[in-house]
Amino acid sequence: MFDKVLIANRGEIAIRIMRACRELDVKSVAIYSDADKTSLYTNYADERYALGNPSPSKSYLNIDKIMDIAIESGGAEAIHPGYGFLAENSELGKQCEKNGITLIGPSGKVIESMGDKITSKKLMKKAGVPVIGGTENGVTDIDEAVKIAESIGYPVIVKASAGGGGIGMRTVYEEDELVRAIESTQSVASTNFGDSTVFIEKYIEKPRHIEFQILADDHGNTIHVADRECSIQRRHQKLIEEAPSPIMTEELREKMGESAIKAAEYINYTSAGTVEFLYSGGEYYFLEMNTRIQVEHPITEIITNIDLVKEQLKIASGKELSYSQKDVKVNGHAVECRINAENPLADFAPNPGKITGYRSPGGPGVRLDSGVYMNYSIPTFYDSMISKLITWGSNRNEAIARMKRALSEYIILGVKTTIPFHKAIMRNNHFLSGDLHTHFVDDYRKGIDDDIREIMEEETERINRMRSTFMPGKKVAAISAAVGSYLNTAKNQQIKK
Ligand code: MV4
Repeated sequence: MFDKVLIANRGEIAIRIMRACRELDVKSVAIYSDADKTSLYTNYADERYALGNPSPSKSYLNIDKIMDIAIESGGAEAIHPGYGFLAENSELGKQCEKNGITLIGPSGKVIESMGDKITSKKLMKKAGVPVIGGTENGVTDIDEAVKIAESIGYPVIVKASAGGGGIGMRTVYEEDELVRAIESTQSVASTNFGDSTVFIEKYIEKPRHIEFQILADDHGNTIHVADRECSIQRRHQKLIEEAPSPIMTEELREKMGESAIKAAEYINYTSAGTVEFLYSGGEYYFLEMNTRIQVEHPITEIITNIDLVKEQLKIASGKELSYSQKDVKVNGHAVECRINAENPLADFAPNPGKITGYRSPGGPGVRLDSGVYMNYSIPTFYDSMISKLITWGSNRNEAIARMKRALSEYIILGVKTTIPFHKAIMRNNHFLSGDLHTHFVDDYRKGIDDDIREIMEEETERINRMRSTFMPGKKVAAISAAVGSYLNTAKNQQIKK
């Protein structure tokens, strides 16, 4: 096992990785920008080194600076990139290789081929994994595109090959819109990714997003660690994930899991990874492969009792997987709510600032992966996720009941958060019935917003009582002050538009 690992990330995921290091008796090195001098994670590490300038490109994306720290001051044998930032950057892999440092993740070649959607789709088709019907290659000729779309049948979707995270994608319902959609997707792709290649496929309306966790070592062992349902999202940011998917059966898991393993084996994948599928009408199709540990990995850990980050460390140090496929058993159900410093009633506008009151939930079946604390100021430079609340239950209903209960215990004052949104979803009948799809939040937005307002009215008195507990010197805010402050930002947001 490694002696020392540098964590090239911040916030809750940095803490998560350091916890795995500590359990394996591996020393951890934190890096932090000027905006993270007071961040919680720096205290979890054995050593910490400053990056200076907080802008992401000058700090957590600055490969040269990070390599320097790993080699010179830190003396780390391996780097864990977490998610986001450099997680799917093949240049970091190349730099690590040059300097004799192990990158905890798959090879640079695999990251590159999965980053290109046309390439990854071709590979998956060859591997025998179901893919969505459409063009094999990039489309350049408009007449040809019209013919192809005709043969696929509308609606179709035009996608950028270099795209991801929902950027560079356009749905086309009739021939008249096709040319414009191709041109605009090409232009968006060129601006965002420096590659204007686009392709066309059949558009699947309101599918579920179901993904499979994969683990693979350097000794030819590849297993799947069950499925996650990630359909509750907004603008390609997941908000709630659960494991297993409410529609999963033993048979379907075996079939989709087999496809996920085939996908990983075909490209000689190593480390932890995720194979994403779209599921609709009893059929499933490969969508993308994520070559990193994901935000939502804890729900898989909770239902399988497998520590995915420790497995990543073991795999990277050349060990064999600790589990074979038959060891992977699904126990109960887990739900994760992403707690973001965002105002759900103001189109999820980021709401950084100081946390002036904090009480975290606990009790049976609750896990909280958090990067914050009382009096912490959430910086403006990075994403707005501050913690992940995960609950376990022996079945879906118990996991949801515990989530409802844990959300009501969770008090964060000073910044607006997505907690009220999650409370609304946890009592939404469509959610409770398990009838989920990727357009869930958009489709039920009005009802959800009304529920958020109602919940906040109901809870204002209790939250204000909490406020007087946290700030005994201060006068208790008037009833409905909390609700008022959320609504005011909502109003300002509307005026800006
Ligand atoms: C699709 C699709 C329907 N049909 N492709 C969105 C992000 C990018 N990774 C691929 N995405 C989609 N591709 C076809 N042929 C619907 C989506 C999609 C989606 C996928 C997963 C999770 C959330 C989503 C939200 C909107 C659209």
